[in-house]
Amino acid sequence: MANRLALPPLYVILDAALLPSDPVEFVKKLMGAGARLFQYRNKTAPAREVLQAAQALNVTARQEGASFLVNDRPDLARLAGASGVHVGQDDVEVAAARAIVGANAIVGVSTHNFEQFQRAAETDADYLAVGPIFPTRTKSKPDPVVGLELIREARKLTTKPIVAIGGITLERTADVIRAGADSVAVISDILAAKNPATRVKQYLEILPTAAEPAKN
Ligand code: TZP
Ligand code: MG
Repeated sequence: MANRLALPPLYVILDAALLPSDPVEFVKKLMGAGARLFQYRNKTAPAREVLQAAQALNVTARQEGASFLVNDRPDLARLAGASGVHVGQDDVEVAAARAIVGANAIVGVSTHNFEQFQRAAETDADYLAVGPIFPTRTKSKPDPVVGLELIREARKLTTKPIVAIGGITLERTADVIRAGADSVAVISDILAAKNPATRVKQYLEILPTAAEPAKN
Protein backbone atom coordinates (compact mmCIF):
# COMPACT_ATOMS: atom_id res chain seq x y z
CA MET A 1 0.00 0.00 0.00
CA ALA A 2 1.80 3.11 -1.18
CA ASN A 3 -0.32 5.69 0.66
CA ARG A 4 -0.29 6.07 4.39
CA LEU A 5 -3.17 4.17 5.89
CA ALA A 6 -5.80 6.23 7.73
CA LEU A 7 -6.34 4.06 10.77
CA PRO A 8 -9.28 4.67 13.12
CA PRO A 9 -7.99 5.76 16.54
CA LEU A 10 -9.73 2.91 18.39
CA TYR A 11 -8.80 -0.66 17.50
CA VAL A 12 -10.97 -3.23 19.25
CA ILE A 13 -9.43 -6.67 19.50
CA LEU A 14 -12.06 -9.37 19.64
CA ASP A 15 -10.25 -11.94 21.73
CA ALA A 16 -12.22 -15.16 21.58
CA ALA A 17 -11.42 -15.88 25.22
CA LEU A 18 -13.36 -12.77 26.28
CA LEU A 19 -16.15 -12.71 23.71
CA PRO A 20 -19.76 -13.35 24.72
CA SER A 21 -21.71 -16.28 23.28
CA ASP A 22 -22.97 -14.27 20.30
CA PRO A 23 -19.92 -12.42 18.91
CA VAL A 24 -21.80 -11.13 15.85
CA GLU A 25 -24.39 -9.36 18.03
CA PHE A 26 -21.57 -8.06 20.17
CA VAL A 27 -19.76 -6.55 17.19
CA LYS A 28 -23.01 -4.96 16.01
CA LYS A 29 -23.35 -3.26 19.40
CA LEU A 30 -19.79 -1.97 19.30
CA MET A 31 -20.31 -0.66 15.77
CA GLY A 32 -23.49 1.05 16.96
CA ALA A 33 -21.27 2.81 19.48
CA GLY A 34 -18.94 3.90 16.68
CA ALA A 35 -16.15 1.29 16.59
CA ARG A 36 -14.72 1.01 13.07
CA LEU A 37 -11.67 -1.23 13.39
CA PHE A 38 -11.66 -4.80 14.67
CA GLN A 39 -9.29 -7.72 14.90
CA TYR A 40 -10.32 -11.28 15.58
CA ARG A 41 -7.86 -13.05 17.89
CA ASN A 42 -8.34 -16.71 18.66
CA LYS A 43 -5.34 -18.51 20.06
CA THR A 44 -6.95 -21.86 20.84
CA ALA A 45 -9.64 -22.96 18.37
CA PRO A 46 -8.95 -25.23 15.39
CA ALA A 47 -8.35 -23.36 12.12
CA ARG A 48 -11.71 -24.34 10.66
CA GLU A 49 -13.52 -22.79 13.62
CA VAL A 50 -11.40 -19.65 13.49
CA LEU A 51 -12.25 -19.31 9.80
CA GLN A 52 -15.97 -19.76 10.39
CA ALA A 53 -16.02 -17.14 13.11
CA ALA A 54 -13.85 -14.78 11.07
CA GLN A 55 -16.16 -15.10 8.05
CA ALA A 56 -19.25 -14.25 10.10
CA LEU A 57 -17.61 -11.34 11.89
CA ASN A 58 -16.11 -10.01 8.67
CA VAL A 59 -19.50 -9.89 6.95
CA THR A 60 -21.01 -8.07 9.92
CA ALA A 61 -18.21 -5.55 10.28
CA ARG A 62 -17.89 -4.76 6.59
CA GLN A 63 -21.62 -4.27 6.12
CA GLU A 64 -21.28 -1.20 8.30
CA GLY A 65 -18.06 0.00 6.70
CA ALA A 66 -15.77 -1.16 9.51
CA SER A 67 -12.40 -2.81 8.88
CA PHE A 68 -11.88 -6.35 10.08
CA LEU A 69 -8.51 -8.03 10.47
CA VAL A 70 -7.56 -11.55 11.49
CA ASN A 71 -4.74 -12.14 13.95
CA ASP A 72 -1.78 -14.45 13.19
CA ARG A 73 -3.06 -16.12 10.00
CA PRO A 74 -2.91 -14.44 6.58
CA ASP A 75 -4.32 -17.59 4.98
CA LEU A 76 -7.45 -17.42 7.12
CA ALA A 77 -7.68 -13.65 6.64
CA ARG A 78 -7.72 -14.13 2.90
CA LEU A 79 -10.22 -17.00 3.00
CA ALA A 80 -12.50 -14.93 5.22
CA GLY A 81 -12.31 -12.01 2.78
CA ALA A 82 -11.05 -9.87 5.65
CA SER A 83 -9.68 -6.35 5.34
CA GLY A 84 -6.30 -7.62 6.41
CA VAL A 85 -4.11 -9.51 8.82
CA HIS A 86 -2.10 -8.75 11.92
CA VAL A 87 1.14 -10.71 12.30
CA GLY A 88 3.48 -10.96 15.26
CA GLN A 89 7.13 -11.84 15.66
CA ASP A 90 6.37 -15.59 15.62
CA ASP A 91 4.07 -15.50 12.60
CA VAL A 92 5.07 -15.35 8.94
CA GLU A 93 6.94 -12.18 8.00
CA VAL A 94 5.24 -9.11 6.62
CA ALA A 95 6.33 -9.86 3.04
CA ALA A 96 4.88 -13.38 3.23
CA ALA A 97 1.67 -12.08 4.78
CA ARG A 98 1.46 -9.50 2.00
CA ALA A 99 1.97 -12.18 -0.64
CA ILE A 100 -1.05 -14.03 0.72
CA VAL A 101 -3.51 -11.20 1.45
CA GLY A 102 -2.60 -9.03 -1.53
CA ALA A 103 -1.55 -5.46 -2.21
CA ASN A 104 -4.86 -3.89 -1.25
CA ALA A 105 -5.26 -5.57 2.12
CA ILE A 106 -4.00 -4.18 5.41
CA VAL A 107 -0.97 -5.83 6.97
CA GLY A 108 -0.10 -4.87 10.55
CA VAL A 109 2.80 -6.13 12.62
CA SER A 110 3.52 -6.35 16.35
CA THR A 111 6.83 -5.24 17.79
CA HIS A 112 8.09 -5.44 21.36
CA ASN A 113 11.34 -3.49 21.35
CA PHE A 114 13.18 -0.81 19.37
CA GLU A 115 15.10 -3.23 17.13
CA GLN A 116 11.95 -5.07 16.12
CA PHE A 117 10.26 -1.76 15.44
CA GLN A 118 13.18 -0.56 13.30
CA ARG A 119 13.01 -3.73 11.21
CA ALA A 120 9.23 -3.59 10.90
CA ALA A 121 9.39 0.06 9.83
CA GLU A 122 11.43 -0.99 6.80
CA THR A 123 8.80 -3.47 5.61
CA ASP A 124 5.68 -2.57 3.68
CA ALA A 125 3.47 -3.09 6.74
CA ASP A 126 0.59 -0.61 6.79
CA TYR A 127 0.78 -0.03 10.53
CA LEU A 128 3.19 -0.89 13.30
CA ALA A 129 2.05 -2.02 16.74
CA VAL A 130 4.15 -1.60 19.89
CA GLY A 131 3.64 -3.18 23.25
CA PRO A 132 2.92 -4.20 25.83
CA ILE A 133 2.89 -0.54 26.84
CA PHE A 134 1.58 -1.41 30.31
CA PRO A 135 1.29 -4.71 32.21
CA THR A 136 -1.37 -6.97 30.73
CA ARG A 137 -3.00 -10.18 31.85
CA THR A 138 -4.70 -10.86 28.54
CA LYS A 139 -1.69 -12.17 26.66
CA SER A 140 -0.09 -15.35 27.91
CA LYS A 141 3.67 -14.95 28.34
CA PRO A 142 3.71 -11.26 27.35
CA ASP A 143 6.98 -9.60 26.37
CA PRO A 144 8.48 -7.18 28.92
CA VAL A 145 6.53 -3.94 29.37
CA VAL A 146 7.95 -1.28 27.05
CA GLY A 147 6.28 1.82 28.49
CA LEU A 148 5.45 5.08 26.76
CA GLU A 149 9.13 5.59 25.97
CA LEU A 150 9.12 3.06 23.12
CA ILE A 151 6.22 4.91 21.51
CA ARG A 152 8.21 8.17 21.70
CA GLU A 153 11.29 6.55 20.16
CA ALA A 154 9.25 4.73 17.51
CA ARG A 155 7.46 7.95 16.55
CA LYS A 156 10.76 9.49 15.45
CA LEU A 157 11.39 6.64 13.01
CA THR A 158 8.26 6.53 10.87
CA THR A 159 5.20 8.29 9.57
CA LYS A 160 3.29 4.98 9.38
CA PRO A 161 0.46 4.67 11.89
CA ILE A 162 1.61 3.43 15.30
CA VAL A 163 -0.78 1.28 17.31
CA ALA A 164 -0.23 0.98 21.06
CA ILE A 165 -1.27 -2.26 22.74
CA GLY A 166 -1.11 -3.88 26.15
CA GLY A 167 -2.84 -2.74 29.32
CA ILE A 168 -4.50 0.21 27.59
CA THR A 169 -7.38 1.70 29.54
CA LEU A 170 -9.56 4.75 29.02
CA GLU A 171 -7.62 6.55 31.75
CA ARG A 172 -4.26 5.85 30.12
CA THR A 173 -5.31 6.65 26.56
CA ALA A 174 -4.45 10.34 26.49
CA ASP A 175 -0.87 9.65 27.64
CA VAL A 176 -0.49 6.98 24.95
CA ILE A 177 -1.69 9.31 22.20
CA ARG A 178 0.45 12.19 23.47
CA ALA A 179 3.48 9.89 23.35
CA GLY A 180 2.89 9.59 19.61
CA ALA A 181 0.53 6.67 19.00
CA ASP A 182 -2.14 7.07 16.33
CA SER A 183 -4.39 4.37 17.64
CA VAL A 184 -5.02 2.35 20.81
CA ALA A 185 -5.65 -1.40 20.60
CA VAL A 186 -7.80 -2.53 23.48
CA ILE A 187 -8.94 -5.92 24.65
CA SER A 188 -9.98 -6.29 28.29
CA ASP A 189 -10.85 -2.67 29.04
CA ILE A 190 -13.62 -2.96 26.43
CA LEU A 191 -14.49 -6.65 26.27
CA ALA A 192 -14.63 -7.10 30.05
CA ALA A 193 -16.31 -3.75 30.71
CA LYS A 194 -19.73 -3.77 32.37
CA ASN A 195 -21.08 -2.09 29.26
CA PRO A 196 -18.67 -2.52 26.34
CA ALA A 197 -20.63 -0.23 23.99
CA THR A 198 -20.58 2.60 26.52
CA ARG A 199 -16.86 2.06 26.97
CA VAL A 200 -16.35 2.35 23.20
CA LYS A 201 -18.26 5.65 23.21
CA GLN A 202 -16.07 6.93 26.04
CA TYR A 203 -12.92 6.13 24.07
CA LEU A 204 -14.29 7.79 20.95
CA GLU A 205 -15.19 10.89 22.93
CA ILE A 206 -11.68 11.46 24.21
CA LEU A 207 -9.58 10.20 21.30
CA PRO A 208 -10.06 13.09 18.83
CA THR A 209 -8.57 15.62 21.26
CA ALA A 210 -6.34 13.26 23.23
CA ALA A 211 -3.19 14.62 21.59
CA GLU A 212 -3.82 18.10 22.99
CA PRO A 213 -1.78 19.09 26.07
CA ALA A 214 -3.26 17.97 29.39
CA LYS A 215 -5.56 20.51 31.10
CA ASN A 216 -4.95 21.03 34.81
N1 TZP B 1 -0.06 -7.95 22.44
C1 TZP B 1 0.66 -7.26 23.32
S1 TZP B 1 -0.20 -7.02 24.77
C2 TZP B 1 -1.56 -7.83 24.17
C3 TZP B 1 -1.31 -8.28 22.89
C4 TZP B 1 -2.22 -9.04 22.04
C5 TZP B 1 -2.81 -8.01 24.97
C6 TZP B 1 -3.52 -6.71 25.21
O1 TZP B 1 -4.69 -6.93 25.95
P1 TZP B 1 -5.23 -5.87 27.01
O2 TZP B 1 -6.36 -6.59 27.73
O3 TZP B 1 -5.76 -4.68 26.26
O4 TZP B 1 -4.09 -5.54 27.94
MG1 MG C 1 0.59 -13.56 16.24
